[in-house]
Amino acid sequence: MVRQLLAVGLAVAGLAVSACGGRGVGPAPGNGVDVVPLPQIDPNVAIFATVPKDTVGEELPSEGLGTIRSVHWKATLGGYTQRLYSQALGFKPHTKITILNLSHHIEHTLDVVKVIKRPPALFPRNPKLPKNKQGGSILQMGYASGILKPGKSVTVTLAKPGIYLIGCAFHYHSGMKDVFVVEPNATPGPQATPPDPTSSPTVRSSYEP
Ligand SMILES: [Cu+2]
Repeated sequence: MVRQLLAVGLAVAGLAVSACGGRGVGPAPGNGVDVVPLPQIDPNVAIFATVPKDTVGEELPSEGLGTIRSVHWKATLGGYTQRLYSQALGFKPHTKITILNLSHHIEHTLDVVKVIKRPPALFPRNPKLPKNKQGGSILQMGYASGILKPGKSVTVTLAKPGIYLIGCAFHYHSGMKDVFVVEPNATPGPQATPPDPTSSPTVRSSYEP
């Protein structure tokens, strides 16, 4: 199937349209500019946007973000990104971040599941993850973003350096669990590869240099 790709540059005036084969063919991440897919308005059109720095995009791994088996964290991560596909997240302390729901019709949350000191990222089997907002405006143990409707966002400030395990209250068991590193030199982890649309929405092929 040939998909049309509509590249939307929020930071760049104008639109560029190109015909080609899928979600992976967007503006390349890099140069300090992160690129994430936006909610689809048409199943044949994938939209990419240059979003401001300090944004976390979230959607179901099976919607397009994929999952990555992280050797470093000894865990399968998915559903959250700072670029194009699922990856571990990294920000400096005191950053005010925006959590953006990339889905076109599914609600998500970002909840802190646990705080750890070092790998491995051992995700609890059945954590209690609140759907409603709680924990104020600082990302810490007990924080829950509240329900984010498709395309909607919420901001939260990072405070204490640390390693936070996060998850979606609706889709923790569908692979929306991730590692969030808050420290002075934290950077996003390697990205997953795009999911294969013909395979079942479990663990996708991934890479980690
Ligand atoms: Cu979710």
